[in-house]
Amino acid sequence: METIQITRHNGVGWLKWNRPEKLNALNETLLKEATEAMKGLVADEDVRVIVLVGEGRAFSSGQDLTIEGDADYGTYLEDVYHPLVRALESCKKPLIAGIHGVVAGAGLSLALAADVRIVARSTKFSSAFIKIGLVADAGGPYHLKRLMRPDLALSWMWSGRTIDAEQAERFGLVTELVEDDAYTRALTEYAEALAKQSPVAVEGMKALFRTESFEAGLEEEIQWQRKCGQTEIHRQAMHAFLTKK
Ligand code: T3D
Repeated sequence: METIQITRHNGVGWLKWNRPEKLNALNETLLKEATEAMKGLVADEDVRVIVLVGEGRAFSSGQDLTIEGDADYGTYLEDVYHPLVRALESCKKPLIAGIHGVVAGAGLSLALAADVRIVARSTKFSSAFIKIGLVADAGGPYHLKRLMRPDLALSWMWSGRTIDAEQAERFGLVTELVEDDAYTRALTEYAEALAKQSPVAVEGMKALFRTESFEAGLEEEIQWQRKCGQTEIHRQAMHAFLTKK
């Protein structure tokens, strides 16, 4: 792969944007390679948790702005962005974004698709879209209004402002804010600890947190708890408790 890097370690699959010289600006090659990589990581049974990160000094500076011409952005979104956005959204494994440096525009949209965001304190969050006369896209508006107050999200997107990580945390976009020098360790520890949990319980938990309706939630928790109750990890944990081990 030319623009991304994939590594696997201790049950964690790392998908790293790898265009550091352009602050991981998202071009067509990167977006297509990332879509393929996601399929591979999702299918790999040894990968329990997937982490998105950026090489170099940024998570991502958003859409690669050096592409010129009269492209039809609608078609580009449909053909190039949306397959990746869908691969992220449909991922049943935990998806973590490790964010440092800068996260801008469509890069922000991709980060918002993750289940949790571990963020280095010096990170800048840029709502850059409006500054180049575009609407927020790549699933960004959907996730923003899911994660934060819709009026604040809309107002931020209208402003084109860059905010710091503390403000992003107040907005509800940060799961864990860590000091810069502790960021890589905190991210790795979080992902590897999650990869050690029961995979059935982890997947079930994610599914249940995404269920919208109360009744459907009750029905689904029956199915998941039935499945979890039959796992070896649960049996062993119960046995250990009852035998005071
Ligand atoms: O198709 C669709 O519909 C999807 C649409 C999506 C829209 C968006 O994603 S809008 C958001 C686009 N992104 C931006 O507006 C951010 C642009 N970048 C910047 O404003 C600055 O680079 C930063 C504030 C992020 C960082 O500034 P600084 O001074 O730390 O670094 P730099 O020197 O500007 O950047 C380093 C290099 O990365 C530089 O290249 P060079 O000159 O060394 O060869 C710069 O041109 C390049 N770079 C940074 N961002 C992008 C980029 N190249 C292409 N596209 C970028 N987005």
